[in-house]
Amino acid sequence: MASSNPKPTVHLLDTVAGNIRSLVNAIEHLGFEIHWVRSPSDLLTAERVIFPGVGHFGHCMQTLTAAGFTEPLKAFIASGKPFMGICVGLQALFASSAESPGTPGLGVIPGSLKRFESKDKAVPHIGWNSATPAAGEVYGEGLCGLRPHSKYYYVHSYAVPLEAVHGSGWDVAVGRYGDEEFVGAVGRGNVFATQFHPEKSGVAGLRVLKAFLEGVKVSPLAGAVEEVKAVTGLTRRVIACLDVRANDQGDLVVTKGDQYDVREKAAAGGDVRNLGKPVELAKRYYDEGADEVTFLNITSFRDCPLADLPMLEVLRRTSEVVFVPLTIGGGIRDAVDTDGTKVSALQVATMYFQSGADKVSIGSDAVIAAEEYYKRGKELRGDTAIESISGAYGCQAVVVSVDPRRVYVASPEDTPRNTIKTAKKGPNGEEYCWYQCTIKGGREGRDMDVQQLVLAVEAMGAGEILLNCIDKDGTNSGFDLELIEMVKRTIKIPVIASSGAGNPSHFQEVFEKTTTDAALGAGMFHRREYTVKQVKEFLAEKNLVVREVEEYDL
Ligand code: 1PR
Repeated sequence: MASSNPKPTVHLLDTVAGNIRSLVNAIEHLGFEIHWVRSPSDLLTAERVIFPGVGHFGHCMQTLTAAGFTEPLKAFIASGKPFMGICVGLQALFASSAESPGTPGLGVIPGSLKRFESKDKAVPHIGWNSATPAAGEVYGEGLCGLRPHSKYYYVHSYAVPLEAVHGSGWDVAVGRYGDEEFVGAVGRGNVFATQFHPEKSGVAGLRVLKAFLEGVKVSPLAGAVEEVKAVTGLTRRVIACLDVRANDQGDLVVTKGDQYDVREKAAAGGDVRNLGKPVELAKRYYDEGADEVTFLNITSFRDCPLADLPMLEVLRRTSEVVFVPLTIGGGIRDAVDTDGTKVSALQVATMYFQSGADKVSIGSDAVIAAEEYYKRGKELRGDTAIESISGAYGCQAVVVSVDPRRVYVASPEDTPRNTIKTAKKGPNGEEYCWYQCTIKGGREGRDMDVQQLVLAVEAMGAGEILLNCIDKDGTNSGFDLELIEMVKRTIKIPVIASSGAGNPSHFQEVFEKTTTDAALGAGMFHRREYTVKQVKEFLAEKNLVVREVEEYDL
């Protein structure tokens, strides 16, 4: 029987949004039905429109113009019907951006975007930040569903400085990165836009989306000056990582190695260690407050057609219930399908994005590409996996996963590689070491050190480094602080510290003793020794700012 209460609808303009799956899931989760804006004429029948954009401002505007959307969009906005822009969808509303000088935006809001200063902080700005009223003010009525103590997920290199819109008649909510204050959300009348991704911002973000869809404006009381004692700025990101592979029975399981060896000792049967089911565990970590979830596919699916990769299904199901960023790694490279068809790394990544991933993580292929980069005298090839994926989806969508191993030397002169003096001496009392890059899950060492690798992949357009350490993996002995600080000194893009977390104080240590942007744990969560929530509560007690999990009240 047909329902007498059809679902309310929203039109989605996906012309310039690559990985739209998360937003679709979030909107459907809120009970709305999606209609697509495929051509400008679709805007004529739309009741409310969401415009999510990713990537490059210039590319976004050029795509809109080429498809004939510019004037119809302006007309829709002028009609007074509800319109929401997300991320580059917010940026497109402004007059221009330093990212693409000479390319005009829609010009609905005055002001221009500028790049974040990278002198003393990582760019892109990735992570959970605030959207509070400007100092001494309350939320204006143009804003939807925001709360001063909530944190929202941002990922961008360009932003509208607060002073560009302050006093312009638009209501603004503010984020702070270092000493820069920027527009986190902006609204007036029927127009509302967020620089952050509400669909990736847990309950806080779903609340904002719901408020827009239902036409509910933010309560100014929620931002009353006396209420806003919220600590602003970027929080410390805690990430849960799930290594996934097929066990000997062919089931996909979450596993965890000791220094990358994932099999039980022979006495225990020598099976692949099985620590749970991927979707269930990811949901558990989301509920506990993980700021991101990373899946690393460590199985080789040699005989499996690419379109049937089991990880695609894992992602699809996870992204229906987990509303924080999802990263997928393993096998992101040019490949040949079982029927002999060549499939590019970009096509592989696209399948993952369409299944709900927000970022892909590239391991072995990044090392090979970096080797070639140096062989060519640091010349970019233009079509490596990193370049093609970051060109299409933005650098924030490309993580490079590094699997280094320590190599000790008595003196820096003993190797042409970049060494550090280490407090943890080698087996023969060596005081120096370098970090050797490996491929194929640590099975093959290469003649390249980690500094060389991270510099090369940053130049190719990677947006973030997932910094593992084989010596530390699964040891519960804490992160390799020397490695992390060395990489942080080398590059500007954000770094996720990984390998060795065994208890909450290891997270405190890595955040206090290094400038890492995020920290990741695996085994300690899978074995239920500690929950993500316990780690975050511990960090909060130590005055390290974290995102608190909010009650589901929608
Ligand atoms: O080379 O692009 O196909 O990607 C393969 C990916 O799979 C790489 O990211 C590589 O790190 C990962 N990988 C391959 N083999 C293994 C293995 O364990 N045998 N996993 C493996 C690496 C991931 C770590 C781990 C931390 C934290 N493990 O991130 O989660 O060390 O663990 P801990 O907190 O328990 O110490 P490609």
